Amino acid sequence: MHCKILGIPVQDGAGRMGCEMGPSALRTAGLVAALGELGHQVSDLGTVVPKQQDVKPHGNPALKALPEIVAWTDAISEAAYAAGEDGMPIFLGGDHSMAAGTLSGMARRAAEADRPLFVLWLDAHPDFHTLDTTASGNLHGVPLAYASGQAGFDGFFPRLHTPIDPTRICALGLRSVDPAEHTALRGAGVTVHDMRAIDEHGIAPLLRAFLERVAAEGGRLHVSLDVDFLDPAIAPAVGTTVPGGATFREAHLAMEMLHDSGLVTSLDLVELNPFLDERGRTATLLVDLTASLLGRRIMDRPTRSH
Ligand code: HAR
Ligand code: MN
Ligand code: MN
Ligand code: MN
Repeated sequence: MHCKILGIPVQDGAGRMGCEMGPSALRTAGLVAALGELGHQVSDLGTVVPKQQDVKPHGNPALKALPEIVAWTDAISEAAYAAGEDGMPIFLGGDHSMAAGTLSGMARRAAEADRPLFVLWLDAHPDFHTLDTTASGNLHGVPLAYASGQAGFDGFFPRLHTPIDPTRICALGLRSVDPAEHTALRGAGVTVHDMRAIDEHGIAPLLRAFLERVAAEGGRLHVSLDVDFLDPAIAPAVGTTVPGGATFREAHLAMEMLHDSGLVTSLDLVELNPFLDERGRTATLLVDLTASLLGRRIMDRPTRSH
């Protein structure tokens, strides 16, 4: 596999500063070496730079940094599209607003190859607000709604080349969903497995069913991993911790199954705030999870399974 690393140091979409240090922390934690040790070719493509835009004022007075995030989204989308030509782009965030660009770029790339793009959204939050429904105004709360073509972004965010079909999105690990997001997720037909579903069924059968769908439809799969998917006890370096997240083994198992599926074509690592970390442990965990997604395993397995 040719892994293409792209740094996206956006932090204006989050409510607090620090995510701009995320790409540096992931590089410092040894991401390039970890993937190289697995036999992959690794290219570090450097850092995305936002492209300033004229953005008209929006009617929601709560919105923060709309022109900045629009500028990031446009630049990220083009960088993702370019990187997605071959190999596997790994996008180092940066707050989750960057997924507005990575998803739109990868969806455009998949459409050109005549393949449907599926999304696995690993997060405590669905980030399914529109510009009209967000109460916090933090734009890391909107990228999944934008990229799946929900109303209300026209004339503000870049026009989507290919909106992602919301029924091809699976959100796993949710435990903080605002009422407007709940209504919108149900209306759009997003598959949601909240933490209770993981508690009741285990993460493996839920993920397996989704991967079987992706495979059956000949899809590509983009994985968006928000640090707060993980339990704060193992991943403290995030501004929006929510108790009751995925355990160390649940997260690794998900990555191992994703690897074995052979379906993943791109990855976001988002919301890492190194200012809140404890001696780099969260950055290190993210590197280890990425290694599991790219083939690191405990023991050989006799057969492919997902
Ligand atoms: N839904 C809340 C809001 O819109 C919290 C969003 C927090 N988002 C993230 N990314 N940390 O998942 O403000
Ligand atoms: Mn453009
Ligand atoms: Mn998120
Ligand atoms: Mn989150």
